Amino acid sequence: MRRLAVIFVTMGTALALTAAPASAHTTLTSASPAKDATVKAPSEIVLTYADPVRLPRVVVTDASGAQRQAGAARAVDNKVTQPIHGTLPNGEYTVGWRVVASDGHPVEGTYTFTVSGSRAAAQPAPSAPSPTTTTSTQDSGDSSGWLWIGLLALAIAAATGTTTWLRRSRSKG
Ligand SMILES: [Cu+2]
Repeated sequence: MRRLAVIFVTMGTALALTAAPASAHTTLTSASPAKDATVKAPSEIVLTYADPVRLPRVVVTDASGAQRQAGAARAVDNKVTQPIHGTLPNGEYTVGWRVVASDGHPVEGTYTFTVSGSRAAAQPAPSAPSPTTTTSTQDSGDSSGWLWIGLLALAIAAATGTTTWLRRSRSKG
């Protein structure tokens, strides 16, 4: 009976020890701008975690769904810094983040903050993607045009070749 009790205690301790590292994913301890805060247009997002993190990815989205972060996020020890593109206009922004904790587990989350008193014009998003799309469409149109010209040339060459071959075989026969 006493032996059984010792076995149970040992098993319990072993379980507790193996369970401990699994719950050691890191957590976001503070953020700047803070969650639900109303601030002046920030130049960067700074996320602080309970433990060192790596491979950070931060996306700052405005109300229209346009992304406002500039470049990649950087992680130094337990701090992640994400620069912001230009001056954010007034409005609500969502910060989506993902990091890999020191135990190898990915951790992610989102929170929102509000920009007020910004001098930036209240335009929803940079309209850069539209001209790029138009250009790439034209490019593919041009290349398919060249493809057709190439195919036509091949068809003409084949037809000419066949005619020549037919003439030759006729003159032989
Ligand atoms: Cu973990």
